[in-house]
Amino acid sequence: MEQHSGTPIDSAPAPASDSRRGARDLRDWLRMIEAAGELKRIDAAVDLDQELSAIALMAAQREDAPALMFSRFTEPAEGQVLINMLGASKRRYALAVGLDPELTVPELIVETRRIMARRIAPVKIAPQDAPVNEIVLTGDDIDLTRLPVPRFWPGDGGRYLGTGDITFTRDPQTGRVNAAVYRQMLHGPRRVGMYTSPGKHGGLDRDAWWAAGKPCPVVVAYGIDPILFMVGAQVFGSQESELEAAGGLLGEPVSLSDGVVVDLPIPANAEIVIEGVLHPQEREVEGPLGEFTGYYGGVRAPQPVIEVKALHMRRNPILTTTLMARYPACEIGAYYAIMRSARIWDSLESMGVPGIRGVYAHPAAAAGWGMTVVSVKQQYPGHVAQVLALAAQCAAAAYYSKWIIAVDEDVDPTNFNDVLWALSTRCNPADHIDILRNTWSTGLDPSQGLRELRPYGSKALIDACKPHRHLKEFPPSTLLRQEVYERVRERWSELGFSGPPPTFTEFHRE
Ligand SMILES: Cc1cc2nc3c(=O)[nH]c(=O)nc-3n(C[C@H](O)[C@H](O)[C@H](O)COP(=O)(O)O)c2cc1C
Ligand SMILES: [Mn+2]
Repeated sequence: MEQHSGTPIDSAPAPASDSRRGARDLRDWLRMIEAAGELKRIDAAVDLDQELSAIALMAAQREDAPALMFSRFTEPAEGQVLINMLGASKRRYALAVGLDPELTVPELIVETRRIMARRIAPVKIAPQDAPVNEIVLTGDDIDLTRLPVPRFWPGDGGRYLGTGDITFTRDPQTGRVNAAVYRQMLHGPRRVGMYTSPGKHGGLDRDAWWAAGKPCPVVVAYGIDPILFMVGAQVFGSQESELEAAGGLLGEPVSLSDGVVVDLPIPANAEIVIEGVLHPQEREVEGPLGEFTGYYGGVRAPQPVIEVKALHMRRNPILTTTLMARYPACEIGAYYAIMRSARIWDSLESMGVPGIRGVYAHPAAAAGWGMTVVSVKQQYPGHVAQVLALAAQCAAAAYYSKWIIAVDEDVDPTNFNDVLWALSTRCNPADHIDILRNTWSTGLDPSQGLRELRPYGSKALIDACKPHRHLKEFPPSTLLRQEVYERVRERWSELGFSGPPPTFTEFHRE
């Protein structure tokens, strides 16, 4: 990849010490990917209204497109914008979580299962040591419209401050802190919308505060280490701690500090953090936003709004933003497919299902939400039906997913040539498809006619395995005799072919 010139990352004044400053932050990670040729700085001034996102969309038509950093705009704005932070790049995902970027996607899924099982509790650092406290403003001194906030698509309802964010709420009953990515439209200097699909933990927490007659405290960070973004976007159990999972992926505790207004953690080395409350009766018209589906998601409708009471930020802060678009230009790309697949695989094993050989939620299927393929070695009658039902409804997979496909162990779920072959040769639709109805979905799904009013989905469970009843009689697939294969392999260049001969691992047996 070409080298890019540009100004060095604007680093915060040296904090007292690195051990006090805490864990790796976004700027450390940017230095790392820049050294790997994975960051492109755009020095020209760009329009935050649709031009920045158009550049991102056009640049990210390739899976190996770099992350893009913008620092000059055609309007006055304080800060920088990072987009396509991870995107469709498995390399940047691997670099973020400390895995080898040369690993294949199936290998990354296996390694991700290992590192996602780790839990490391966050640590508190003193507010004066938190880089995010370089600037702290409260009340009328806050003006979020001075930040470089993009409008992504022509039909968007406004500019979106929150797309690459992490949003913290607390379950008022159990005290559990939730961390999630929710879209946030900017309504004014101290007013930020917060859209949650029904069933998301932030929305459940909010409703619990409101049911007790109290405003719901919220903290949102807008310039964050990619690991915080990843765990915020990933589905964990309703009382699981995303922050502990983030520590596990980082390999060190996430550094937190205290807020000045609400009792919620402040990511100590974030770029921009707001504190505020959602009042029970307050709504402002929000949406739509061009979404991960490739359509405008959500009707223009009144949604809850955060009254911002405090702002913490670094000088010249970096706003992390995400383009929601069709693959491969969607920010919910390779990393999400890998992590979601690992989570579903974990769930199946923790429920005691044997024989799982692989799982893949392809990112082209509406950012991996739409389809789950599970590879299984069939061991007993009904095994595949069990896999399909649980892969459809486990917490990691239940939301949105429409197509749950089981394939045999000889089919690589990440290889859609293989998956389409299995669907077309092992599945008889009249016998091998079941439908689950009234399942968990979202108004963001364009096929939901009434949108937010009735977000009930459905799921097709597709058995594309060799029918268990007829396993013995199932026709053998066409495979080479190994001895002939080896002979041709040795003669490959003599026969006039260049490059290495293809590899086969399965051979005909008499
Ligand atoms: C860029 C991005 C934007 C998202 N926007 C929203 C949103 O506006 N509302 C929502 O409910 N979920 C949104 N999600 C999905 C949630 O982050 C995801 O479902 C997460 O698991 C929710 O966490 P929770 O299970 O703790 O609620 C978004 C995800 C990403 C990556
Ligand atoms: Mn959660």
